[in-house]
Amino acid sequence: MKSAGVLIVISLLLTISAGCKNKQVTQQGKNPVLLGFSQIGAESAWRTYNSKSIRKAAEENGIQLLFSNAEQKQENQIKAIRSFIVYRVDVIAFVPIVQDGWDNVLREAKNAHIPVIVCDRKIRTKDESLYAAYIGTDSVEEGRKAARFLLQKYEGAGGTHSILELRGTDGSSASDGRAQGFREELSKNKAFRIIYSESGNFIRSRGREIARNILDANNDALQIGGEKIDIIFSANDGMTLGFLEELASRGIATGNQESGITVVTVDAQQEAIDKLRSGDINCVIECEPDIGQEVMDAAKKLAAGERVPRLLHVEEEIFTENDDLLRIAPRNY
Ligand code: GZL
Repeated sequence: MKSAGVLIVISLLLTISAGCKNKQVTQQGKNPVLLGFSQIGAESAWRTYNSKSIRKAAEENGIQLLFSNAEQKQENQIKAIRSFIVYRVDVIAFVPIVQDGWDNVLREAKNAHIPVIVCDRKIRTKDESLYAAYIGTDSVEEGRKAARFLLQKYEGAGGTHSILELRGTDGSSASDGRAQGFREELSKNKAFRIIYSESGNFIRSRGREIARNILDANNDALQIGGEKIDIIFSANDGMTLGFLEELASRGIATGNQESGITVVTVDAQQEAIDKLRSGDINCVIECEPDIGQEVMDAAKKLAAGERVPRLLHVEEEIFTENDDLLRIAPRNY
């Protein structure tokens, strides 16, 4: 709505102007780097911690942060980036909620000579000059890791294995990448079949709603069209935890041998690790939300006119039922 859009720009400019009044000079007598950051929203515990990491690193690095929450709307991200350009920030960083639709606004940033850092999720563009760096996770590899766990777990097992997939936000590199890597790797064994796939948008309540709809339609049985689900592959812990909550409310167990339902999930928030330890989940693929310091390092270099690596994939692990689960350090979220 126009009025909402105007409100967003005004509120952002008010935030910026407040920041402007407080624009301190650093100890070295220089103006601090002014970073405009457009965040998707707060759709998951992962995202909330990702935002915390950005804010904490900006403070620790003496960077003045203009932080905008897009509330899950790409148009709000585009408005925020335009506001950063108007305000002439030194650097722009953003998490693209989806891969497409960024060329025009990034060209405006380029024409304003403001370098751009793409964070956490990737964009699709033919013009690689529109951004200076990508810092974040390799979602395709995360999907491959999930598939490799299943290929190993079911090696030598007869019959076929039916998979229910919970996708995240369609069109996002995080969800599309995981789905792509998962399918690529899993195709090595034709016994695996994805018989149902639905997007829960990375939201916990949507994961629970999808489970409720399936169970209601199948007399409390986890099956699709009369076919039993053997494996749940979910693009984030939030949806997984919501889905498992609904199963548990109807007395349906997962993870252990007797249940016959294997669960593989991505992120590695503490609650998912706890369920790995309790045997309700079989495999957790780590996705690192704590990229604040890497973003600030790049922002400082770009503001100083230095070059930075165009691609930085952060280190990520995999935790499975076969590991010494006590070795997993406490998670930060
Ligand atoms: C992944 C990130 C995803 C997480 C979700 O890089 O973009 O978004 O996996 C989050 O939990 O909502």
